[in-house]
Amino acid sequence: MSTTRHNWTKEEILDIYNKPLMELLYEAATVHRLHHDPNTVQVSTLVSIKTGGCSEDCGYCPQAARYNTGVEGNDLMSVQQVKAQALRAKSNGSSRVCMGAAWRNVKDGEEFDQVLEMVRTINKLDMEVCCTLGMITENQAKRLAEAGLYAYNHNLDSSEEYYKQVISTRGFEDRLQTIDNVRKTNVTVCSGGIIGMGEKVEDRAGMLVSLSTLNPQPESVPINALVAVEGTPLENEEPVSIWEMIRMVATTRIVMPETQVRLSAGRTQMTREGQAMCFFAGANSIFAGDKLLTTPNPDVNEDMKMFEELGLTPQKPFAKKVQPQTVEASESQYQPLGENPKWTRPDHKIERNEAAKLKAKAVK
Ligand code: SAM
Ligand code: DTB
Ligand code: SF4
Repeated sequence: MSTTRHNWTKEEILDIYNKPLMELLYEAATVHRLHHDPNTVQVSTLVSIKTGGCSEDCGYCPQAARYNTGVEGNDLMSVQQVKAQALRAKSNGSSRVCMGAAWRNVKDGEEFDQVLEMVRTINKLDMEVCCTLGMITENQAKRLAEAGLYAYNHNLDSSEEYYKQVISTRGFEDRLQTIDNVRKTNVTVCSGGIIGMGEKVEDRAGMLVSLSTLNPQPESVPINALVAVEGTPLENEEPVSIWEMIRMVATTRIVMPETQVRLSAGRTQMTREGQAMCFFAGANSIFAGDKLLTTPNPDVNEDMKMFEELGLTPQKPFAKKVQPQTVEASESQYQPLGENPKWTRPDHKIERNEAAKLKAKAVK
């Protein structure tokens, strides 16, 4: 029987986060070994299938159209382009491809049909397929599942309270609703967040309460360190220290023992020694590839050298869950519903978001 708890409180999580570091590391490493092979790391490669030009105001994001970040908006990639990138990722040791689109939410139509074809194509390469496309309805989640999607990434990003100070164009409850829609299928849930956005340690603990009290807990949790991109409202945030990253990883590992904890954005600022401590603290997944979505990531060969030095091996695809079957478009049992879901748009004013938007307007 699983001993995983779904009733963690903020106080308990804060107590864990603030333990003397050696205690925290020991506890996290112990939990890690009970549930995972500590010498195996799952490797994912990101492919930005639709870059930039996004309608949302996420304060951290270089792809929001309203900020002047130098990111050029692109149309949706072709299935063949994505297949070529997936094959390259596979030959570099990745078990998973994560396709990201700079969308607020998915709309039924030609573009979504093309994404479904990308999912079918990559699943047939015997790789785990993940998508991160913004908010989705239950019907859209079912269509992705039918195409062979393995995971859907949808981050809570911060605590419910701090979320309001970062994003005004959608609410925290929309994120939870999408996760719930994914849970109505066999697709696994990938949901985590970002540290270093000016939040308090209480907000980090709050985010972990929201994630760990989901039942089931997300199968993977990406922990991103903010990549502070010029032109975004958060451009001047101080980088998080490696100790904060280690504490966050270790705490995530303890409260979500069965989850794959992914060392995500921000690895270019970390030393090998720092990353090694994160793996010791329970991180067992990374994003590999020279680029994340729009920002740099460590060189693939350097990552492989690090794996060799640490005695780590990349996890095989479908090590945790069987490969989903792909149903061809012609045999699909789901129809596009052309829904117009009522995702919220609180539109409250966030001063730094307004300032970044005005600055961009002045330049354009
Ligand atoms: N548009 C979709 C959405 O927002 O759900 C999917 C793509 S979005 C870029 C995926 C995630 O990337 C965000 O939820 C956020 O956690 C992460 N992210 C974006 N910009 C980042 C940055 N500058 N630093 C760290 N993480 C970032
Ligand atoms: C996640 O948690 N981090 C990834 C992935 N999920 C989609 C994205 C990181 C993006 C970092 C900024 C950029 O490259 O644009
Ligand atoms: Fe758009 Fe996603 Fe970036 Fe927000 S995080 S601006 S929704 S691409």
